[in-house]
Parts: sequence; structure tokens; C-alpha cells
Amino acid sequence: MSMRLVSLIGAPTDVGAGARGSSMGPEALRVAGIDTVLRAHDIDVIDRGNLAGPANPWQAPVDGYRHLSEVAQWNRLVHDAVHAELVLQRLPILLGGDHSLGIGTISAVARHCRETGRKLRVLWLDAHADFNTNGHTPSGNLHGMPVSCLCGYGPQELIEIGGKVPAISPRWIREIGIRSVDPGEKRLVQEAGLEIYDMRYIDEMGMRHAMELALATIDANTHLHVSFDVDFLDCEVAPGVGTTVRGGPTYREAQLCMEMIADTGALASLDVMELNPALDVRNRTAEVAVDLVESLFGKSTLMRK
Ligand code: 4U7
Ligand code: MN
Ligand code: MN
Ligand code: MN
Repeated sequence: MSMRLVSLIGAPTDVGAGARGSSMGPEALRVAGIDTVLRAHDIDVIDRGNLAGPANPWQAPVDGYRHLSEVAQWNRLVHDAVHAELVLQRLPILLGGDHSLGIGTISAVARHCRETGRKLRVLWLDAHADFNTNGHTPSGNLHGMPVSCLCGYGPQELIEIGGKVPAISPRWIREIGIRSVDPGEKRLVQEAGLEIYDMRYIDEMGMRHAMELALATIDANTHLHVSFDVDFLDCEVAPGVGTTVRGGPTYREAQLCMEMIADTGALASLDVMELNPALDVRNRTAEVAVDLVESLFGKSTLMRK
């Protein structure tokens, strides 16, 4: 196998969130050793440093969106940085930052897939569906709307960032670990036909079966993007997030999820989002996130065939 090339891109912002602090996520992931851990797996890692976007003006929502223009500016920066790495045939890891930035990464990935004729699959690991619109959001926070924006439901300045509206089809998305969906959002995900493996499904059928189905349509021509919202994890394991929801995957279930993704060999871009060091305990959540990233890049206990 040729040497894998990875680029780390920091996006230190919380403009899309309702709690301050995910702006410190990139540095906490670096402190937890994300680069060293990847290098130990024979990966060529370049840390591109942090993008520099607008500050958080800490304003109330307008028309159901908080900080729309700042969120759009950050996402344009993220789009350009991620697309540039893909053109260089490097695997970009976006160090978030709040989850609204998934619009920038995934619109860049979708654009790259159009340019190279590859099939796209997006795994959205999250406690939340992130499919609100300004008419449905209870908060106005754009980190609750990236998936709907990518599917073409959202404000012009966010849906057109990758040059095509919609950037992706709902059929390309698999959401895993979901356990908090707002009342209006429930109807939207149903109408869009999102494939969701919620916690009840995982309880009843097991993480293994959920992941087998979620990964079933990946083939040799597939670009697999993983958008990992750290609040996917149970909050006992990962307290350092702004929007905790009880009843998430255990450490071991999350690790199995990552190992099964690694086994596909299709991972081609990654977001690590919503880590909030201001709410963490001695950087424990950052360390857990880095452990899981290591599994995503092929850490396994024994030799695997
Ligand atoms: B995250 C929420 F109301 N649905 O829209 C909203 F529960 O990126 C939470 O998944 C969104 O962390 C959480 O504000 C966004 C809320
Ligand atoms: Mn979430
Ligand atoms: Mn999210
Ligand atoms: Mn969150």
C-alpha cells in the first residue's frame, strides 16, 4: 500500500453553536497528540495550522439564523482549504469547530467527487440529526442545520458554497447514533428519506448490524466522508461537548464503529467536530476522540486479514 497522506486543518470557531468553547477544539486535539498518533501508523501528516475567520459576535438569531454571515464566511474558508487538500490527493481532517462547518467540508468533498467521477457516501456520527431549517429550529444555531443545508434546504449563502445546489442527495447519507431530533425536524428527515440508525436501532440490532447496513453500498469507487460530532459518544465517555444527550454509544461500541469503517478502506476525508475543551475534564474527551480517530485509521488489537 502506498503511503497515506493526511492534512490537518484547524477551524477554531463556535459561531454556529449555542455554547462558547468549540473554538478551542483544534488545539485540544493537537494537545491530545492527533498528529503523533497518525504518524505512528505510517501516515505522512502535515498540520496546516488554523484557518482565520471572523470572531464570534454573540448575537441573537435573525430570521431563525444566528450569525449567518460569520458561519458563511467560515464555511467558505473551510471549503477552499478542504478542496485544495483533495486536489493534492491528501486526506483532509477538519479539526472543528462547531458542526456548521460540515457544510464547508462536505460541499468541497462533493465537488471533488463530481470532478473525479467518484461516488460519495457520508457517515454522520452524531446524537443529533442536524436537519433543522430556520422555520423548525428551536435555537437558531446553525450547527443544527448542516445536513439540511447540504441537501439544499437552507439560506442561499450556505447551500451554494460548493458550486452546485443541492451539494448532495439525502440518499448518500447514513446517520448513526441519533437520539435527539426536534419535533419539526422529525418530519423533515422522514420526508427527505434520510437513512438513520438511531440508538433504539443500535440497542435492538447492535452496532455491528447497523454498521453493516450503513456501509453496504460502498464500493471500490467510493469516497467515504465521516463527519464525527463528538457528542455522538455517551456523555459519560465524552463530557467535553456543548450539547450532551444521555444514552449514546459506549467507548467499545464507538470503537467497533470506527474499526468497521477502517476495514472498508474507503475513508477519504474526516471531520472531528464539536469538541468543547471549556466543558471537558483534563482533556479526557479530546483523548477519547484521538483514540477513536486512531481506530478509524486502522489501529487494531491483532493482525487483520
Ligand atoms: B450538533 C438542536 F434543539 N437540535 O437545533 C438545535 F436540540 O452539531 C441541537 O449536532 C443541535 O451538536 C445540535 O439547536 C447540533 C437542539
Ligand atoms: Mn450533535
Ligand atoms: Mn452535529
Ligand atoms: Mn453539539
